[in-house]
Amino acid sequence: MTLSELTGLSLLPAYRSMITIRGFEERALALRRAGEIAGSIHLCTGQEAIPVGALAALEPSDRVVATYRGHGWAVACGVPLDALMAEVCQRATGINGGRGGSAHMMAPAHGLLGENSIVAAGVPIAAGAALAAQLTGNGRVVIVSVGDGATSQGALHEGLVFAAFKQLPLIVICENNGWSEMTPIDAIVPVERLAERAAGYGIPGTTVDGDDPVAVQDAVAEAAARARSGGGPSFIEARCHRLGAHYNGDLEHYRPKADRDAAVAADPVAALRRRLLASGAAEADLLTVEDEVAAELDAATGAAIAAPHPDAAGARDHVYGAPAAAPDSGEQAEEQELTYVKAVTEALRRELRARPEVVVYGEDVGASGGIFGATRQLQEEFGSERVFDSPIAESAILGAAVGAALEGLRPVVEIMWGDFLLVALDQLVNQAANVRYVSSGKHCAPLVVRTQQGATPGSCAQHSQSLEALLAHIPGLRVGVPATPQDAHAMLRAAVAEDDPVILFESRALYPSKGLVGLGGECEAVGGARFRREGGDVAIVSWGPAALLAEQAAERLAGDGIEATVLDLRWLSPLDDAAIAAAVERTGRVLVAHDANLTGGFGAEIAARIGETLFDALDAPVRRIGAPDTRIPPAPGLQQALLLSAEGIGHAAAALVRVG
Ligand SMILES: Cc1ncc(C[n+]2csc(CCOP(=O)(O)OP(=O)(O)O)c2C)c(N)n1
Repeated sequence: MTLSELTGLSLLPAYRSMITIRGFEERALALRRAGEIAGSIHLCTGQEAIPVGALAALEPSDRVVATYRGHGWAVACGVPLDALMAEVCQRATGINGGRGGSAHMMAPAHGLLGENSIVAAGVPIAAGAALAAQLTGNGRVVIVSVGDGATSQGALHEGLVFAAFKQLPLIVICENNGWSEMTPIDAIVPVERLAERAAGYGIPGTTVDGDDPVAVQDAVAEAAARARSGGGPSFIEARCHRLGAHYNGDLEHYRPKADRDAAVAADPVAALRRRLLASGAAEADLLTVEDEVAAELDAATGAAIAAPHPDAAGARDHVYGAPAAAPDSGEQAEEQELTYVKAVTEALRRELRARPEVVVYGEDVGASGGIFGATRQLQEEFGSERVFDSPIAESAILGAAVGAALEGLRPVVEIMWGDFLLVALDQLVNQAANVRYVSSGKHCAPLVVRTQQGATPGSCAQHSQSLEALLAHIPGLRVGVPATPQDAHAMLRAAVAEDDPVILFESRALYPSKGLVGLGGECEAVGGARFRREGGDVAIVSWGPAALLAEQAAERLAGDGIEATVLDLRWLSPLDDAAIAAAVERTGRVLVAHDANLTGGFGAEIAARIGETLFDALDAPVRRIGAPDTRIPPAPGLQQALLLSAEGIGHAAAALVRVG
């Protein structure tokens, strides 16, 4: 039965939910003013009918993705008020132990996959959760709430493109309160109804009265029925009013009085109360409900104020999970000579075979097998549900991986060139990396991003960068840079086993290189450097293609009587500090060699760590060699003048041996 089929007193539960949200927000504002909450809070007063109406149309097992203005969704999802208020107050007893706060909380056990403090970022994530629903057949529908301003964001566009292409069970509900922070939406968007934009994605779009929970419920019920029957995503524009300011500190100096008056006149809570009375509810019954709700909220508020603040001793916990146990594939172990790129394919094949939760997608990854052939024939073997082409939409590729991972899949996605990560970094840095920490270790985002990087003759400045340091800088992400076919295979398998997000920077230049690869048998876990060569005069610390150049340089140095250690770090996160220390202690002289340009490169991190902790073991200052701080030109001659070479590494290492 839908809400709209109910009458009179049956709307009472909706009223109860709406006044719970209203009372929650009023108390949150008072707590903020009283200094019990640090920072900003964004309240949803005036918009209560939307979560209440929407959730009345959904099943308890369905999923919600909200924004920073998401308290109402959390209340409507049934997140216990105590835990919710304590989270808003950043207390230890909060649903996320004070790590999510008002704007970035998550409560998947109650159906709330998460709020999001990045405008529109929830849309690709919700699409990923819907992808998991579609693939596992769990029957869930995912609803994602966004504001009107979010309709200008690329993430929303990409999420809708992705959802429409896969016909995912997704509902995007746009809470159009007329304001994008301090700017009226009509001043920005030249369409009369935001829902008109849905046509561009080939999905149904509808505009409803967001002040009326019944209208919202009916629209969501229709969209949910369509989604559950395989009809794909829908876009609902729920027109509403922002009763308060954008956030607690907003003076609303920009807001015309008439607009504020209109919001007061449209107040959905007052409107529902009048409607209830008009349809026969007794004033006394409403007062009883109001008193009960006030008592519950007062209790939650009192408990939040009395709750302890999180123990500062735990502030560093839950950035990463425990290392995943090395899995044994159960297959006969064998060695084969493979190219680097084929070693990647074989790792994917084995993981797809071993784990039904693995999905592999990216641009051109499915039917054609990828522009470098890394996924060739995997779609034939595993089907187009598990191995598929994605739209050219990196935010959607990565965001959907986050959402799918939250819902139990292990996505392994390809970003065609490392440079293209830059258009979608939000989904790795602000989203994937936060899941474990924000949820105090209760949830994780086990996803793998494969990409390839580096300069090759003819590759332009937008297809040549070595960007590993950018991502190794981010707590919560794991970063690997394989240099050999064996590592390309084993590190990818380790990455898939890992419960934290992993980015693997493969090397395009090395894709054709061949080597023996151990297939089957026990796999290694993420982490661990490898000594490629041992010598006592100087240590060259390196990773990726540069590690192979370092090895060549060391061979030449041996001809000159200089014995070099070559340490291939393989993983920049986790960093094998013990192996670095062993290299320093063995030689007292360290050269760090990397393909990336020097400033802010990961070599700076290694030099700093050695300087801080191993200074006494040094016979000379740590030196670095990499590309100069320039852009990379396609002209081979110009490239050669800039890129690392075995000869250059050899000269630098020999010079270091002569120091002191
Ligand atoms: C990507 C991004 N850009 C800008 C912001 C700053 N910001 C926070 S809320 C907001 C307004 C968004 O308006 P709308 O989508 O209409 O949602 P509402 O705040 O009205 O709920 C902005 C610009 C942000 N958080 N994320």
